[in-house]
Amino acid sequence: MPAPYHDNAAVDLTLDTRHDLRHDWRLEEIEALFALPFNDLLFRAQQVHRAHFDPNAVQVSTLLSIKTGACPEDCKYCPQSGHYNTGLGKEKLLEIEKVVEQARAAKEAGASRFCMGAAWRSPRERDLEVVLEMVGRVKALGLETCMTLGMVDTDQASRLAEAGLDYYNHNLDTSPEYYGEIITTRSYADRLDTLANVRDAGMKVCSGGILGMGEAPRDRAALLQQLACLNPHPESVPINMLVKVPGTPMENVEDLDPLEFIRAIAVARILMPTSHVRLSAGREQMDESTQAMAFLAGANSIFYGDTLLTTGNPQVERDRALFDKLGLHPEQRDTRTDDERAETALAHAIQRQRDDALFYDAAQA
Ligand code: SAM
Ligand code: DTB
Ligand code: SF4
Repeated sequence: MPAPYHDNAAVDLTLDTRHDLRHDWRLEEIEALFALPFNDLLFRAQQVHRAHFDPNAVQVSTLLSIKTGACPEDCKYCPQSGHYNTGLGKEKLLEIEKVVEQARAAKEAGASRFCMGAAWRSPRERDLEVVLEMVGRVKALGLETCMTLGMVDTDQASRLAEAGLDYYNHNLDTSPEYYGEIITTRSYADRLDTLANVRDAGMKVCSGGILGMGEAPRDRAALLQQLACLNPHPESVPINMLVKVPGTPMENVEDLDPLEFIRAIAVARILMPTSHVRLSAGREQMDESTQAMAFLAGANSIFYGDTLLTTGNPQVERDRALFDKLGLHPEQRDTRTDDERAETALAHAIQRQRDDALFYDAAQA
Protein backbone atom coordinates (compact mmCIF):
# COMPACT_ATOMS: atom_id res chain seq x y z
CA MET A 1 0.00 0.00 0.00
CA PRO A 2 1.39 3.47 -0.81
CA ALA A 3 1.77 5.80 2.18
CA PRO A 4 -1.17 8.15 2.73
CA TYR A 5 -0.38 11.43 1.03
CA HIS A 6 -0.48 13.49 4.23
CA ASP A 7 2.45 11.41 5.57
CA ASN A 8 4.70 12.70 2.84
CA ALA A 9 6.55 15.42 4.72
CA ALA A 10 8.63 16.46 1.69
CA VAL A 11 5.61 17.77 -0.09
CA ASP A 12 3.24 20.45 1.05
CA LEU A 13 -0.13 19.55 -0.33
CA THR A 14 -2.06 22.30 1.37
CA LEU A 15 -3.56 23.92 -1.60
CA ASP A 16 -4.11 27.56 -2.23
CA THR A 17 -6.90 27.22 -4.73
CA ARG A 18 -7.25 30.81 -5.69
CA HIS A 19 -4.21 32.96 -5.41
CA ASP A 20 -0.69 32.83 -6.77
CA LEU A 21 0.06 31.27 -10.10
CA ARG A 22 3.19 29.17 -9.61
CA HIS A 23 5.87 28.49 -12.18
CA ASP A 24 8.25 26.62 -9.91
CA TRP A 25 6.51 23.28 -9.42
CA ARG A 26 8.87 20.49 -8.36
CA LEU A 27 8.47 17.05 -9.88
CA GLU A 28 7.86 15.41 -6.51
CA GLU A 29 5.08 17.89 -5.72
CA ILE A 30 3.40 17.02 -9.01
CA GLU A 31 3.84 13.29 -8.44
CA ALA A 32 2.29 13.73 -5.01
CA LEU A 33 -0.76 15.33 -6.62
CA PHE A 34 -1.00 12.37 -9.01
CA ALA A 35 -0.81 10.02 -5.99
CA LEU A 36 -3.73 11.59 -4.12
CA PRO A 37 -6.82 9.47 -3.61
CA PHE A 38 -8.86 9.95 -6.78
CA ASN A 39 -11.76 11.71 -5.07
CA ASP A 40 -9.44 14.11 -3.25
CA LEU A 41 -7.65 14.95 -6.48
CA LEU A 42 -10.88 15.62 -8.34
CA PHE A 43 -12.27 17.67 -5.47
CA ARG A 44 -9.16 19.87 -5.42
CA ALA A 45 -9.25 20.25 -9.18
CA GLN A 46 -12.93 21.29 -8.98
CA GLN A 47 -12.11 23.84 -6.28
CA VAL A 48 -9.43 25.39 -8.45
CA HIS A 49 -11.65 25.24 -11.51
CA ARG A 50 -14.57 26.95 -9.81
CA ALA A 51 -12.35 29.71 -8.47
CA HIS A 52 -11.45 30.74 -12.01
CA PHE A 53 -14.10 29.59 -14.46
CA ASP A 54 -17.79 29.06 -14.98
CA PRO A 55 -17.78 25.31 -14.16
CA ASN A 56 -20.40 24.54 -16.80
CA ALA A 57 -18.90 26.44 -19.72
CA VAL A 58 -16.74 24.66 -22.27
CA GLN A 59 -14.74 26.51 -24.90
CA VAL A 60 -15.44 25.08 -28.33
CA SER A 61 -12.84 25.05 -31.12
CA THR A 62 -13.08 23.54 -34.58
CA LEU A 63 -10.04 22.10 -36.29
CA LEU A 64 -9.22 21.98 -40.00
CA SER A 65 -6.22 20.44 -41.70
CA ILE A 66 -5.15 23.07 -44.23
CA LYS A 67 -2.25 20.97 -45.51
CA THR A 68 -2.32 17.21 -45.00
CA GLY A 69 0.30 14.47 -45.12
CA ALA A 70 3.90 13.83 -46.22
CA CYS A 71 5.41 15.66 -43.26
CA PRO A 72 9.23 15.37 -43.10
CA GLU A 73 9.18 14.90 -39.29
CA ASP A 74 9.18 11.41 -37.76
CA CYS A 75 6.75 11.83 -34.81
CA LYS A 76 5.89 8.18 -34.06
CA TYR A 77 2.28 8.91 -33.15
CA CYS A 78 1.44 10.89 -36.25
CA PRO A 79 -0.51 9.62 -39.25
CA GLN A 80 0.81 12.56 -41.29
CA SER A 81 4.49 11.73 -41.02
CA GLY A 82 5.98 10.84 -44.41
CA HIS A 83 8.12 8.23 -42.60
CA TYR A 84 5.18 5.85 -42.14
CA ASN A 85 2.61 4.37 -44.47
CA THR A 86 -0.80 5.28 -43.10
CA GLY A 87 -2.53 5.55 -46.46
CA LEU A 88 -2.61 9.37 -46.43
CA GLY A 89 -1.63 11.08 -49.67
CA LYS A 90 0.30 14.33 -49.92
CA GLU A 91 -2.13 17.21 -50.28
CA LYS A 92 -1.49 20.81 -51.27
CA LEU A 93 -2.24 23.81 -49.08
CA LEU A 94 -6.03 24.35 -49.19
CA GLU A 95 -7.34 27.33 -51.11
CA ILE A 96 -8.23 30.33 -48.97
CA GLU A 97 -11.89 30.31 -50.05
CA LYS A 98 -12.29 26.67 -48.95
CA VAL A 99 -10.83 27.48 -45.54
CA VAL A 100 -13.13 30.49 -45.12
CA GLU A 101 -16.12 28.35 -46.10
CA GLN A 102 -15.24 25.77 -43.43
CA ALA A 103 -14.66 28.49 -40.85
CA ARG A 104 -18.06 29.99 -41.58
CA ALA A 105 -19.69 26.57 -41.14
CA ALA A 106 -17.81 26.06 -37.86
CA LYS A 107 -19.06 29.40 -36.57
CA GLU A 108 -22.63 28.56 -37.54
CA ALA A 109 -22.30 25.24 -35.70
CA GLY A 110 -21.28 27.13 -32.53
CA ALA A 111 -17.46 27.20 -32.49
CA SER A 112 -15.78 30.32 -31.09
CA ARG A 113 -12.27 29.46 -32.33
CA PHE A 114 -11.05 28.08 -35.63
CA CYS A 115 -7.77 26.12 -35.53
CA MET A 116 -5.85 25.46 -38.72
CA GLY A 117 -3.15 22.78 -38.84
CA ALA A 118 -0.46 22.07 -41.44
CA ALA A 119 1.81 19.03 -41.67
CA TRP A 120 4.99 21.05 -41.93
CA ARG A 121 8.30 21.05 -40.11
CA SER A 122 8.01 24.84 -40.41
CA PRO A 123 6.25 27.10 -42.92
CA ARG A 124 7.99 28.08 -46.18
CA GLU A 125 7.89 31.74 -47.21
CA ARG A 126 5.37 31.36 -50.03
CA ASP A 127 3.07 29.26 -47.85
CA LEU A 128 3.33 31.71 -44.99
CA GLU A 129 2.05 34.51 -47.19
CA VAL A 130 -1.09 32.51 -47.98
CA VAL A 131 -1.54 31.54 -44.37
CA LEU A 132 -1.32 35.18 -43.23
CA GLU A 133 -4.19 36.01 -45.55
CA MET A 134 -6.20 33.09 -44.15
CA VAL A 135 -5.80 34.50 -40.65
CA GLY A 136 -7.26 37.86 -41.70
CA ARG A 137 -10.17 36.28 -43.55
CA VAL A 138 -11.12 33.88 -40.73
CA LYS A 139 -10.80 36.60 -38.11
CA ALA A 140 -13.09 38.83 -40.16
CA LEU A 141 -15.85 36.26 -39.55
CA GLY A 142 -15.65 37.07 -35.84
CA LEU A 143 -13.83 33.87 -34.87
CA GLU A 144 -10.73 33.55 -32.74
CA THR A 145 -7.89 32.10 -34.80
CA CYS A 146 -5.33 29.44 -33.98
CA MET A 147 -2.68 27.88 -36.19
CA THR A 148 -0.26 25.00 -35.84
CA LEU A 149 2.33 25.04 -38.61
CA GLY A 150 5.38 23.48 -36.97
CA MET A 151 8.39 25.48 -35.80
CA VAL A 152 8.34 29.26 -36.25
CA ASP A 153 11.24 31.70 -35.89
CA THR A 154 10.94 35.21 -34.45
CA ASP A 155 10.21 36.82 -37.81
CA GLN A 156 7.50 34.30 -38.73
CA ALA A 157 5.93 34.61 -35.28
CA SER A 158 5.84 38.43 -35.54
CA ARG A 159 4.20 38.27 -38.95
CA LEU A 160 1.56 35.83 -37.73
CA ALA A 161 0.88 38.10 -34.75
CA GLU A 162 0.65 41.17 -37.00
CA ALA A 163 -1.84 39.33 -39.20
CA GLY A 164 -4.00 39.00 -36.08
CA LEU A 165 -3.41 35.36 -35.16
CA ASP A 166 -4.71 34.91 -31.61
CA TYR A 167 -3.21 31.51 -30.64
CA TYR A 168 -0.33 29.40 -31.89
CA ASN A 169 -0.40 25.69 -31.06
CA HIS A 170 2.86 23.85 -30.60
CA ASN A 171 2.87 20.87 -28.26
CA LEU A 172 5.71 19.64 -26.07
CA ASP A 173 4.07 16.22 -26.53
CA THR A 174 5.82 14.36 -23.67
CA SER A 175 8.53 14.67 -21.01
CA PRO A 176 12.06 15.76 -22.00
CA GLU A 177 13.24 12.28 -20.90
CA TYR A 178 10.81 10.30 -23.07
CA TYR A 179 10.89 12.69 -26.03
CA GLY A 180 13.79 10.95 -27.84
CA GLU A 181 11.71 7.75 -28.03
CA ILE A 182 9.02 9.59 -29.97
CA ILE A 183 10.68 12.14 -32.26
CA THR A 184 14.23 12.38 -33.55
CA THR A 185 13.95 15.06 -36.24
CA ARG A 186 13.48 18.03 -33.90
CA SER A 187 14.56 18.55 -30.32
CA TYR A 188 12.72 19.49 -27.16
CA ALA A 189 14.76 22.71 -27.13
CA ASP A 190 13.49 23.50 -30.66
CA ARG A 191 9.95 23.23 -29.33
CA LEU A 192 10.64 25.47 -26.37
CA ASP A 193 12.26 28.01 -28.73
CA THR A 194 9.12 28.10 -30.88
CA LEU A 195 6.97 28.63 -27.79
CA ALA A 196 9.24 31.51 -26.70
CA ASN A 197 9.02 33.07 -30.18
CA VAL A 198 5.23 32.84 -30.11
CA ARG A 199 5.05 34.40 -26.66
CA ASP A 200 7.53 37.18 -27.51
CA ALA A 201 5.51 38.05 -30.60
CA GLY A 202 2.51 38.68 -28.32
CA MET A 203 0.35 35.71 -29.31
CA LYS A 204 -1.41 33.39 -26.90
CA VAL A 205 0.24 30.02 -26.46
CA CYS A 206 -1.55 26.72 -26.93
CA SER A 207 0.70 23.87 -25.80
CA GLY A 208 0.11 20.45 -24.34
CA GLY A 209 0.90 16.85 -25.08
CA ILE A 210 -0.19 13.31 -25.78
CA LEU A 211 -0.78 10.63 -23.16
CA GLY A 212 -0.92 6.89 -23.77
CA MET A 213 2.26 6.63 -25.83
CA GLY A 214 3.78 4.03 -23.48
CA GLU A 215 5.26 6.72 -21.23
CA ALA A 216 5.79 6.15 -17.50
CA PRO A 217 3.70 7.99 -14.89
CA ARG A 218 6.77 10.12 -14.15
CA ASP A 219 6.79 11.29 -17.79
CA ARG A 220 3.22 12.53 -17.47
CA ALA A 221 4.22 14.47 -14.36
CA ALA A 222 7.33 15.82 -16.09
CA LEU A 223 5.36 16.96 -19.15
CA LEU A 224 2.95 18.89 -16.92
CA GLN A 225 5.90 20.31 -15.00
CA GLN A 226 7.40 21.68 -18.22
CA LEU A 227 4.10 23.29 -19.19
CA ALA A 228 3.46 24.69 -15.71
CA CYS A 229 6.96 26.15 -15.50
CA LEU A 230 6.37 28.27 -18.60
CA ASN A 231 5.83 31.83 -17.48
CA PRO A 232 3.11 32.83 -18.24
CA HIS A 233 1.35 29.48 -18.44
CA PRO A 234 0.03 28.54 -21.90
CA GLU A 235 -3.46 30.00 -22.16
CA SER A 236 -4.60 26.74 -23.73
CA VAL A 237 -3.36 23.27 -22.75
CA PRO A 238 -4.51 20.45 -25.04
CA ILE A 239 -4.28 17.03 -23.43
CA ASN A 240 -4.53 14.43 -26.20
CA MET A 241 -5.13 10.73 -25.68
CA LEU A 242 -3.12 8.94 -28.34
CA VAL A 243 -5.22 7.99 -31.37
CA LYS A 244 -3.59 4.75 -32.49
CA VAL A 245 -3.39 4.98 -36.25
CA PRO A 246 -2.55 1.81 -38.24
CA GLY A 247 0.79 2.21 -39.99
CA THR A 248 2.33 4.40 -37.27
CA PRO A 249 4.90 2.84 -34.92
CA MET A 250 2.42 3.43 -32.07
CA GLU A 251 -0.48 1.48 -33.53
CA ASN A 252 -0.18 -1.34 -30.99
CA VAL A 253 0.96 0.52 -27.88
CA GLU A 254 -0.83 -0.52 -24.70
CA ASP A 255 -3.94 1.48 -23.75
CA LEU A 256 -3.60 4.02 -20.95
CA ASP A 257 -6.07 3.47 -18.12
CA PRO A 258 -8.70 6.23 -18.59
CA LEU A 259 -8.48 6.99 -14.86
CA GLU A 260 -4.80 7.89 -15.29
CA PHE A 261 -5.81 10.21 -18.12
CA ILE A 262 -8.38 11.87 -15.85
CA ARG A 263 -5.76 12.28 -13.12
CA ALA A 264 -3.53 14.09 -15.61
CA ILE A 265 -6.35 16.48 -16.51
CA ALA A 266 -6.98 17.20 -12.83
CA VAL A 267 -3.30 17.82 -12.16
CA ALA A 268 -3.06 20.11 -15.21
CA ARG A 269 -6.03 22.07 -13.84
CA ILE A 270 -4.38 22.45 -10.43
CA LEU A 271 -0.99 23.47 -11.85
CA MET A 272 -2.38 25.92 -14.39
CA PRO A 273 -5.50 27.34 -12.73
CA THR A 274 -6.36 30.03 -15.26
CA SER A 275 -5.55 28.08 -18.43
CA HIS A 276 -8.14 26.39 -20.58
CA VAL A 277 -7.39 22.66 -20.41
CA ARG A 278 -8.57 20.98 -23.59
CA LEU A 279 -9.89 17.44 -23.67
CA SER A 280 -8.35 17.04 -27.07
CA ALA A 281 -7.76 14.07 -29.45
CA GLY A 282 -9.08 10.67 -28.40
CA ARG A 283 -12.64 11.63 -27.43
CA GLU A 284 -14.14 9.42 -30.10
CA GLN A 285 -12.63 6.40 -28.38
CA MET A 286 -13.85 7.55 -24.92
CA ASP A 287 -17.20 6.76 -23.40
CA GLU A 288 -19.43 9.52 -22.09
CA SER A 289 -18.58 8.80 -18.46
CA THR A 290 -14.87 9.31 -19.10
CA GLN A 291 -15.56 12.59 -20.85
CA ALA A 292 -17.88 13.68 -18.02
CA MET A 293 -15.12 12.89 -15.52
CA ALA A 294 -12.65 14.91 -17.59
CA PHE A 295 -14.97 17.93 -17.34
CA LEU A 296 -15.30 17.33 -13.60
CA ALA A 297 -11.49 17.20 -13.38
CA GLY A 298 -11.32 20.67 -14.91
CA ALA A 299 -11.20 20.21 -18.68
CA ASN A 300 -13.03 23.17 -20.20
CA SER A 301 -12.31 23.09 -23.90
CA ILE A 302 -12.92 20.60 -26.71
CA PHE A 303 -12.55 20.19 -30.44
CA TYR A 304 -15.99 20.18 -31.96
CA GLY A 305 -16.64 18.82 -35.45
CA ASP A 306 -16.64 15.40 -37.05
CA THR A 307 -12.90 15.25 -37.77
CA LEU A 308 -9.75 16.38 -36.02
CA LEU A 309 -6.98 16.75 -38.62
CA THR A 310 -7.15 13.33 -40.26
CA THR A 311 -8.87 11.13 -37.66
CA GLY A 312 -12.43 11.05 -36.34
CA ASN A 313 -13.97 13.11 -33.57
CA PRO A 314 -17.45 12.62 -32.06
CA GLN A 315 -20.27 13.72 -34.36
CA VAL A 316 -21.57 17.20 -33.61
CA GLU A 317 -24.99 15.75 -32.68
CA ARG A 318 -23.39 13.44 -30.12
CA ASP A 319 -21.55 16.34 -28.54
CA ARG A 320 -24.70 18.42 -28.41
CA ALA A 321 -26.49 15.53 -26.69
CA LEU A 322 -23.60 15.13 -24.22
CA PHE A 323 -23.63 18.86 -23.40
CA ASP A 324 -27.38 18.62 -22.80
CA LYS A 325 -27.03 15.59 -20.55
CA LEU A 326 -24.31 17.27 -18.50
CA GLY A 327 -25.85 20.75 -18.47
CA LEU A 328 -22.80 22.21 -20.19
CA HIS A 329 -22.88 25.17 -22.53
CA PRO A 330 -20.39 26.56 -25.05
CA GLU A 331 -18.26 29.33 -23.57
CA GLN A 332 -18.92 32.71 -25.15
CA ARG A 333 -15.93 34.41 -26.71
CA ASP A 334 -14.39 36.85 -24.24
CA THR A 335 -14.49 40.25 -25.92
CA ARG A 336 -13.73 42.31 -22.78
CA THR A 337 -10.83 44.76 -22.67
CA ASP A 338 -7.91 44.12 -20.27
CA ASP A 339 -9.30 46.82 -17.94
CA GLU A 340 -12.72 45.21 -17.87
CA ARG A 341 -11.15 41.83 -17.14
CA ALA A 342 -9.08 43.31 -14.30
CA GLU A 343 -12.19 44.93 -12.84
CA THR A 344 -14.08 41.62 -12.86
CA ALA A 345 -11.10 39.81 -11.28
CA LEU A 346 -11.01 42.40 -8.49
CA ALA A 347 -14.74 42.03 -7.88
CA HIS A 348 -14.31 38.24 -7.68
CA ALA A 349 -11.38 38.59 -5.24
CA ILE A 350 -13.48 40.79 -2.93
CA GLN A 351 -16.36 38.34 -3.12
CA ARG A 352 -14.01 35.42 -2.29
CA GLN A 353 -12.76 37.23 0.79
CA ARG A 354 -16.37 37.62 1.93
CA ASP A 355 -17.05 33.93 1.17
CA ASP A 356 -13.94 32.89 3.12
CA ALA A 357 -15.32 34.52 6.22
CA LEU A 358 -18.39 32.29 5.92
CA PHE A 359 -16.57 29.17 4.81
CA TYR A 360 -17.05 26.09 6.91
CA ASP A 361 -14.51 23.34 6.30
CA ALA A 362 -16.02 20.07 7.54
CA ALA A 363 -12.63 18.35 7.22
CA GLN A 364 -11.11 20.76 9.78
CA ALA A 365 -14.07 20.76 12.13
N1 SAM B 1 3.09 19.81 -37.76
C1 SAM B 1 2.73 20.65 -36.70
C2 SAM B 1 3.41 20.28 -35.40
O1 SAM B 1 3.73 19.14 -35.17
O2 SAM B 1 3.60 21.20 -34.60
C3 SAM B 1 1.24 20.77 -36.49
C4 SAM B 1 0.33 19.59 -36.65
S1 SAM B 1 0.54 18.27 -35.49
C5 SAM B 1 -0.51 17.05 -36.17
C6 SAM B 1 -0.28 18.85 -34.02
C7 SAM B 1 -0.32 17.95 -32.83
O3 SAM B 1 -1.27 16.94 -33.01
C8 SAM B 1 0.93 17.20 -32.45
O4 SAM B 1 1.85 17.97 -31.77
C9 SAM B 1 0.37 16.11 -31.54
O5 SAM B 1 0.39 16.54 -30.21
C10 SAM B 1 -1.06 15.94 -32.03
N2 SAM B 1 -1.25 14.61 -32.63
C11 SAM B 1 -0.80 14.19 -33.82
N3 SAM B 1 -1.12 12.91 -34.04
C12 SAM B 1 -1.81 12.49 -32.96
C13 SAM B 1 -2.39 11.25 -32.57
N4 SAM B 1 -2.32 10.17 -33.34
N5 SAM B 1 -3.01 11.17 -31.38
C14 SAM B 1 -3.07 12.26 -30.57
N6 SAM B 1 -2.53 13.45 -30.88
C15 SAM B 1 -1.89 13.57 -32.05
C1 DTB C 1 -3.66 19.23 -30.49
O1 DTB C 1 -3.09 19.20 -29.40
N1 DTB C 1 -4.39 18.23 -30.98
C2 DTB C 1 -4.90 18.56 -32.28
C3 DTB C 1 -4.41 20.02 -32.48
N2 DTB C 1 -3.63 20.25 -31.33
C4 DTB C 1 -3.76 20.41 -33.72
C5 DTB C 1 -4.51 17.58 -33.32
C6 DTB C 1 -4.92 16.17 -33.01
C7 DTB C 1 -4.56 15.32 -34.17
C8 DTB C 1 -5.03 13.90 -34.01
C9 DTB C 1 -4.63 13.06 -35.17
C10 DTB C 1 -5.21 13.47 -36.48
O2 DTB C 1 -6.43 13.76 -36.57
O3 DTB C 1 -4.48 13.49 -37.48
FE1 SF4 D 1 4.58 16.45 -38.88
FE2 SF4 D 1 3.31 17.65 -36.90
FE3 SF4 D 1 2.76 15.09 -37.57
FE4 SF4 D 1 5.07 15.64 -36.39
S1 SF4 D 1 3.04 15.92 -35.50
S2 SF4 D 1 4.77 14.35 -38.20
S3 SF4 D 1 5.50 17.64 -37.25
S4 SF4 D 1 2.40 16.90 -38.80
